[in-house]
Amino acid sequence: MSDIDILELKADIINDNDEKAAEIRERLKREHTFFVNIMGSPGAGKTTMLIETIKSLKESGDCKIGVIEADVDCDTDSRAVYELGVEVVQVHTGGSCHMDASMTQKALDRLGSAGFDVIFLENVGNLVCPAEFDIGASLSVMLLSLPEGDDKPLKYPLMFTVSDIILISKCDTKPVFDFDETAFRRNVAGLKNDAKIIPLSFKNGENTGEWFGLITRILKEKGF
Ligand SMILES: Nc1nc2c(ncn2[C@@H]2O[C@H](COP(=O)(O)OP(=O)(O)OP(=O)(O)O)[C@@H](O)[C@H]2O)c(=O)[nH]1
Ligand SMILES: [Mg+2]
Ligand SMILES: [Zn+2]
Repeated sequence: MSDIDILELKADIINDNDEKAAEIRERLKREHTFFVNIMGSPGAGKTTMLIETIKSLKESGDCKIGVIEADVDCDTDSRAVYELGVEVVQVHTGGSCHMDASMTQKALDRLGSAGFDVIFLENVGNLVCPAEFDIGASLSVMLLSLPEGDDKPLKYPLMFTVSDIILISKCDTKPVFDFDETAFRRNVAGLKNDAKIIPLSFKNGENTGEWFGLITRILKEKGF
């Protein structure tokens, strides 16, 4: 069987993607638009976090916000965000379980990125491939909901390696789950990632101020 040709495409796909992602990052930098990639499992609380964050940003100043919602199908998340009065584009990935840079480019073109201070992209709910595909974001934020367990950095290491900020969501459920925050922090540190980790709950508001303060500071530092 040694005469069979094997074409390894994955490295090419990732290299092409990285080039496109770098172009997106450059373009958004020129346009003074800060681009945030939100990742996490299905149901981790990404849309809930996004809605509360947009409300908080709107309260704290005049900031033009755009949103890209990426789902395999349906538009429930984009409708919920649209009600806040921000511009939103819904991407239907047609079965793909992650966004890549060329899909992101198309969504940004549709949104017309010039003029936005910040654009949030809610990635497809998935702990695996969204972490593999750079989409040109300036900041990667991931949510690990407490019920998912403190061992997830061991099982999905790339996601917990590429994230700049990790929100442990649904902390109000702590009494009914065996989640060891110290072990979780140790597991992330073991990946040589010194990401900021914030445990919080959008149900009872616990610690959400720390996240709102952090994202507001980051945006201000970028000049918004
Ligand atoms: N108890 C509790 N529930 C929460 C919290 N945040 C979100 N939820 C609930 O979790 C469920 C999923 O939340 P979503 O915000 O839709 O999660 P998502 O990550 O956007 O989900 P997908 O877009 O489907 O991947 C909803 O029923 C939310 O009300 C929280 O902090 N505590
Ligand atoms: Mg959602
Ligand atoms: Zn995928």
